[in-house]
Amino acid sequence: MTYFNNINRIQYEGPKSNNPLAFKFYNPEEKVGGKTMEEILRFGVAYWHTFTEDLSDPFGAGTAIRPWDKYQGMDRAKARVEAAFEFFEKINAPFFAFHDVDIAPEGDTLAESNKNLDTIVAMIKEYMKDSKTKLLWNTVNNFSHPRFVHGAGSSSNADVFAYAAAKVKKGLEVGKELGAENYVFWGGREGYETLLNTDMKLEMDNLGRFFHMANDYAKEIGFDAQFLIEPKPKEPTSHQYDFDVASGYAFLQHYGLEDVLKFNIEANHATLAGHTFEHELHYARIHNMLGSVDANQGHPLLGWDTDEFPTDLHTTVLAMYEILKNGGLGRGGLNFDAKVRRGSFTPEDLFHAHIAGMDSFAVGLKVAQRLIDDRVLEDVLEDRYASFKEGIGLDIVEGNTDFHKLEEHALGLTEISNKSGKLERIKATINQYLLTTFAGK
Ligand code: XUL
Ligand code: CO
Repeated sequence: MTYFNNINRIQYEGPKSNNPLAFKFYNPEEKVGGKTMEEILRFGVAYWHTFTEDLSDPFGAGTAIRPWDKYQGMDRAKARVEAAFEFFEKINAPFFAFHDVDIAPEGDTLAESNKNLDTIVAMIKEYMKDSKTKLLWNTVNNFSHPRFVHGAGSSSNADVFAYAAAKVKKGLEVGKELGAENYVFWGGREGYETLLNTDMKLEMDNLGRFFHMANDYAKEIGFDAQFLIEPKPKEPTSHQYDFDVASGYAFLQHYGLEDVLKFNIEANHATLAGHTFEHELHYARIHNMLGSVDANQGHPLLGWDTDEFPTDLHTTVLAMYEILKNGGLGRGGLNFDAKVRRGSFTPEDLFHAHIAGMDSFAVGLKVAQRLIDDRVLEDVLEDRYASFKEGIGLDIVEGNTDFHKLEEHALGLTEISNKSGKLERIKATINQYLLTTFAGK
């Protein structure tokens, strides 16, 4: 059975194409800085937003027209797999990602849920044999079911902790079976609502234990995926334990997990934390902790996780700049943890949305590579921090000074002259690169 009958495989047609079902900027085979766009960008399709999401919101029912949703239960789960692999092929996606409950319905018991999973995982494995699309990461949903009302690995209820562990155990087995490159932990309910009833120390200690046990089990079964933690400051809990990269890194270091997990950084989670996307990428990069990316964007006027497809080019340029400076994403990728708007309910909108996201990151990649080739930001930094290359500045960075010598230096200064930060000039230069990279193409 096929589901996207009037849509052919999306091809690159270039910036002048009028065909809405074509890539204008994402040209998978084109080399940028020695590697193909496909190799660098490593795009992933999120199963939950693309095949499971019905586009309901707190004020209204789902609007999504999804031909595969005419079935129920396991039949629907199987139809979704068929639709997914047709979509992957037509959008030319190298990767996909899922939660356990996205691919198979939960049963009445854990054993029944696992049985449903086994059936669908076997089917996915068969489809993967004839497909180039690989599993970027899998995860388990330890936040939607009412049992996780007080958390999973940080629950106040030890039975729930055990149940959550059993689900992750199965998730690791599934990841191994399907050859996942990464395994993601997003702790939807790993946080708290109020300190009035919360033992924060016990909850955080338990979460630390949870990750160690997950790592032990992955080693035991020989599942060598990169482990990723996905920070988010709030929503659904008021205070998430992994607020942002900085607090997540402190958590990992405190519990001796900094060599076990890296970060899966999501743009909209960054902005919810009061950071820019590039801040989070940069923070992870300079600590060698950048693992993978959930590529989306928030709405500038709304204060929650709107998970929009990324279309803001200034942001994709700065994100790709960080990723290139990181030497790429390694085993990670750019997973579109993004959903079409409630008003974009046709199956065709799923293609338009992914084309928009893929083209936006392709633009970001090409512009960022040019910025790096021309040392635009490198020269800015070199000039701005030049005082640390000689004299007292060099002594500071080489550890050859102390407060006595610094005071002596300060007393000898007759005037201090600062240089301009030139922010407007830098922003204008980035605009110039954005506008000229595709000029005449
Ligand atoms: C939620 C979120 C999740 C994770 C996977 O905000 O980003 O979809 O990416 O659980
Ligand atoms: Co995410």
